[in-house]
Amino acid sequence: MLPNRRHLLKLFPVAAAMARLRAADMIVRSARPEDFEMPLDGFNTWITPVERFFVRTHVYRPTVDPAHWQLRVEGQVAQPLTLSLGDLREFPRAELVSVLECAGNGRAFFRPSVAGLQWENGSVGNARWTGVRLVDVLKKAGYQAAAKEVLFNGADVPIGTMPDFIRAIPLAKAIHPDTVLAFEMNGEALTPSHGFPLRVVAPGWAGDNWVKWLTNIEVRDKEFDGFFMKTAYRLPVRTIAPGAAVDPADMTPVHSLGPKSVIVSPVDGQTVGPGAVRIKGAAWAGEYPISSVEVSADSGRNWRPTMLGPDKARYGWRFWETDWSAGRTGSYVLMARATDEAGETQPLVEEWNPSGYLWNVVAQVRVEVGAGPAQPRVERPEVPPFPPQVKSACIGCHAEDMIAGQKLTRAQWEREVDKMTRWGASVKPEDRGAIIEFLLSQFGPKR
Ligand SMILES: Nc1nc2c(c(=O)[nH]1)N[C@H]1C(S)=C(S)[C@@H](COP(=O)(O)O)O[C@H]1N2
Ligand SMILES: [Mo]
Repeated sequence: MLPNRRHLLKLFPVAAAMARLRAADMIVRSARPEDFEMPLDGFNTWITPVERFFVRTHVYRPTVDPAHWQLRVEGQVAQPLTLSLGDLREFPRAELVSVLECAGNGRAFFRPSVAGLQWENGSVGNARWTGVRLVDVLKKAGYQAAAKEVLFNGADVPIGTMPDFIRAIPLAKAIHPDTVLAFEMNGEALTPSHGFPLRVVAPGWAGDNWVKWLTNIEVRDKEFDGFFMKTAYRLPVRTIAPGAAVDPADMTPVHSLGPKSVIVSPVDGQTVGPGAVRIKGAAWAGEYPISSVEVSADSGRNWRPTMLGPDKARYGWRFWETDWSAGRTGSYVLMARATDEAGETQPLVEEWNPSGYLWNVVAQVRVEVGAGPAQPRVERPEVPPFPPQVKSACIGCHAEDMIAGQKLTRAQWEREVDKMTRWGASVKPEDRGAIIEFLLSQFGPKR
């Protein structure tokens, strides 16, 4: 007898649980470690269901046993704490709706192209987070006057000699009443991919601050200088030439998100009828709510207001929509521009930065007005066979799809290969040249 589905689920309970936890239409940017992107129509739902919520993990997802899990709070405190999940639940509950967006969301749109996961629009989601205020935990430990920043470490362990993912936020953000240690997402315990049993919620700030699988909090009187603070997650302090390398000393940490919009309908490349067309999407910002979203169909000469949707929360995303008639057939570029309550608005042109962070250029889609079927364009990277040296160097830690998503110059590939070699990738000195040639020929800038 063939094993039926029930039998298989009994044999592979973990696989079954995972299958339930990720919607079939998620875009897999990397299968291993897990990097999954929400498809564009995810912006049609105000609260993103967990199975459609993007996943970003630098390393492999750790398995945490809740019975033995503990949170250590130490450093510049009067009384170091060791808290169980039960202890945490004794604190007053805090709950808020907030967007969580990866600093690298939209990286795929930068020109010249930059290294890293080639996220388009969907490494972002909007969820309801429940837990306790970080400030309440810090007060219980008695944080000292010397405290400058709060450092978070999670249960995930680095691959090879890569540095551990450890992040700090300044004290002012840590003691803000909206900064939360969350054990629930959308009313249920966090899933393993999203940080079970506890994660940081830093509303309005980029996702790298939202440390998952949290186990250690350190209150510090001076800046932490680990890789993920001093080298990664930084932006140039001044405008630089697109494509230029920047000294980390001339960079400043990525903190708040900026105002941003996506056009969900029509989709890029769609043919729309000559009559009225509903243009709609979602918009969000950092620490300030969205105040308006406008659209333009004439290259930004004229902007018209849109209607904002009824669902709102200070840090949540907001729906917007409007009707538009082209007047005559032809090709049009529709643009959307969000402004937040601090008066900041989306730029028309990108400010290039070496890691491709905080893409928030005015959203654009090209539509054909006239008769004919809708033909949205879909592009997926093709994965060529990898030669043995490249396999043994890269595939130990990354799935091929992640590498196939890159479009890098020689200098960028050299930097990536050398960084990975420092982090323990097995690259024999005599193979370095061939590996770079292969990567450049297959995944070069002009594809
Ligand atoms: N411990 C740990 N926390 C982490 C990460 C990680 O790799 N390890 N990735 C961060 C990044 S870069 C992002 S964008 C968010 C993604 O959260 P999600 O997977 O729940 O969407 O988690 C953050 N927290
Ligand atoms: Mo991220």
